[in-house]
Amino acid sequence: MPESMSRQRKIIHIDMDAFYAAVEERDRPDLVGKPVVVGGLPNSRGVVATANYEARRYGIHSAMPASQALRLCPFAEFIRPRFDVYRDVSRQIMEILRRFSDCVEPLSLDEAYLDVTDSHHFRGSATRIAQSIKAVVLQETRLTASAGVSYNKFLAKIASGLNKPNGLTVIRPEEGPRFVHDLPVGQFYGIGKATETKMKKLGIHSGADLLRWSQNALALHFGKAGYWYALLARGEDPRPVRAHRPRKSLGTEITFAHDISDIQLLLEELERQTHEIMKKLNAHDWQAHTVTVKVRYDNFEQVTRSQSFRQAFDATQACLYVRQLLQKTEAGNRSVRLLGVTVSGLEETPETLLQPPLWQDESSKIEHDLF
Ligand code: DCP
Ligand code: MG
Repeated sequence: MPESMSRQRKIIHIDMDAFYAAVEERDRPDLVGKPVVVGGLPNSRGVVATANYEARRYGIHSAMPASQALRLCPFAEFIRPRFDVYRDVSRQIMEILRRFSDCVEPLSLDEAYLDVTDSHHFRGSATRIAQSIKAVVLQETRLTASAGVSYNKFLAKIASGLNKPNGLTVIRPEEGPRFVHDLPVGQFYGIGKATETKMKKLGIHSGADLLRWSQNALALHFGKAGYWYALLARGEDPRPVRAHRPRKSLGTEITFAHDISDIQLLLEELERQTHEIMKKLNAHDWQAHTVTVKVRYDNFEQVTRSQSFRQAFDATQACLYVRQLLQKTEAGNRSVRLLGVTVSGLEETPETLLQPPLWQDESSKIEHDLF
């Protein structure tokens, strides 16, 4: 097996607490402390998307008919979802997660896996990275997340659910198999209601029961999935975290209403676009190493001129570079129909990775715990 496969991985699962409801409470202080139900309204035939933890005490949960939720808690606040807002907050959260690892796999709006095996932050301590993520998410979104830390996706996800809300749970490599022993099969990854029922009929209720069955016997009853269950029962889950690649470039362009040959006008437009891009770049805490100018002449012939730098550049430098690049084209001598600027070779601004530790008093305790 290649070294990278056999090495112990460090996986973090992040899951926001009562996500839609938490966003509503954040934006409407009058809701704080009340049971809040987000979803269809009770007089419609809608269902509950989520409920905050106050409402859950009355037995309200996701996917329940809103009318039933109303019966369980008549004085709960029922709110229609604002998906656009949740999507924006989700983007913000995923962007924060990518500051901590290139390998981030979003699962839904409020959930993601990170592989931090090769991270150098906090001397490679996944636990402290998870603490930092929670702190930064809270600081920048005013929302709490729960985190699970373990050596594979299956256990990291289970761990994040163990101390909700605002929890952080670590399942260390040596604890994994023992942990799975006591886990009800319904909570295993990939075991749905039907399989759970079938397993219970066979006397399989927990990980320990599952472990008593051989791979082949499981495969006989459950097909290929049987091999998978046998792995899980040993606390193993080889699925890699699949990063959805973040944006690698950022650009703008404009097609003029009338072709332009005035070089001054072209330079001004180029500078305007460059400022716009650099502003966006800064807003995302990104920096760029390459800048490209695109020119399309009046006959639709197109050229690009680009230059890369070892050091990231600021807006002033970028403006200088794009002027030089434009001068390497025939713009001005020939009429220009379209003009564009792109920056690429993007990476996170290093400072954003180094948030002050908010858990100073605990740091000595975790100093030697590099998992
Ligand atoms: N959601 C939904 N319908 C469902 C389940 C979820 O519309 N049946 C939406 C609303 C949730 C969001 O997805 O806020 C995230 O789902 P989660 O399962 O993570 O639930 P919450 O974040 O609301 O609560 P928890 O603290 O249990 O994670
Ligand atoms: Mg959630």
